[in-house]
Amino acid sequence: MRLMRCERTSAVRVPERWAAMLAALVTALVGALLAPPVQGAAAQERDPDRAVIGGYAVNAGDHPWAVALSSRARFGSERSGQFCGGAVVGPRTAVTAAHCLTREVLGVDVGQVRDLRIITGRGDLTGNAGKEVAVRSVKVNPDFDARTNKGDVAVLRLAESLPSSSVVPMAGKGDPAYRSGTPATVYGWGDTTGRGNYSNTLRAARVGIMADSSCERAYPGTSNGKYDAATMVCAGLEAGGRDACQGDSGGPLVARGKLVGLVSWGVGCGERGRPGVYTRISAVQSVIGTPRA
Ligand code: 4AZ
Repeated sequence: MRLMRCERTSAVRVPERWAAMLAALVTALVGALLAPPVQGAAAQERDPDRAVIGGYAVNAGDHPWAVALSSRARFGSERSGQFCGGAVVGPRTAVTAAHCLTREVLGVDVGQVRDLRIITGRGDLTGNAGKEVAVRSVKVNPDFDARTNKGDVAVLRLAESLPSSSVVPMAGKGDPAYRSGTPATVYGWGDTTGRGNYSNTLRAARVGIMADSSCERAYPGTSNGKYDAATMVCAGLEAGGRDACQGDSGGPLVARGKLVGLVSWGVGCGERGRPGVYTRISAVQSVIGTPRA
């Protein structure tokens, strides 16, 4: 998280992003010239550059609870002001990562951001499909610890109600969705390469919930951050290649149709032995409360 933090600011450095996009384009063109044509999911799985990391495009209308967190005033209008992800957990309630709302990310205190919105149903951020809903109030978890990253959740009260079809249920404590080996999907508009290539369209990557023992081995806290099984859940693939990345923070990790995590931190993106770490939803349910209309 601390490592990524220094990178995360690149989400707002536009010239750098264009440079990275250009580099990716050149890489893709050269790759296309040199490599024989490969098709389908198998090719996509071998090539993390083509995909969130290792992902695939999804229809935002099918996942209306996967929302973009936006402020054009802070991040520009090019990609609808997107800077983080979020999940709709009640008609008037969305959740995101607390670290998305820090001064470090926003450049100002969250209370100074007058145009904070969530965007639902807009797969392509350069378009205007779906719906933008203003955030009426923000509750950053008072127990969020930016040093350890424990309790990385904030609750957004929306100015308008969304239909119940836009709400994803949360997995409570003891839910089988948290069991290691459970297939899970992470959604976002973040970096698809680890080199600052932010996606204009919503993507998803299929990962697996990992055993706490594996997460602890990956992040023992000696140098790169410490995994805390009580408040975090980690997910990925043994071989790496599929993961959340910068710009996906706050977005949903869904297993068995329920929200189990929010993109929180990790070292790098999609690296073998470096799974993504998520806020464990069951651990922050008292902060979120029982969302209602
Ligand atoms: C980030 O910078 C970030 N690979 C979020 C998640 C991951 C890496 C970076 C997980 O917001």
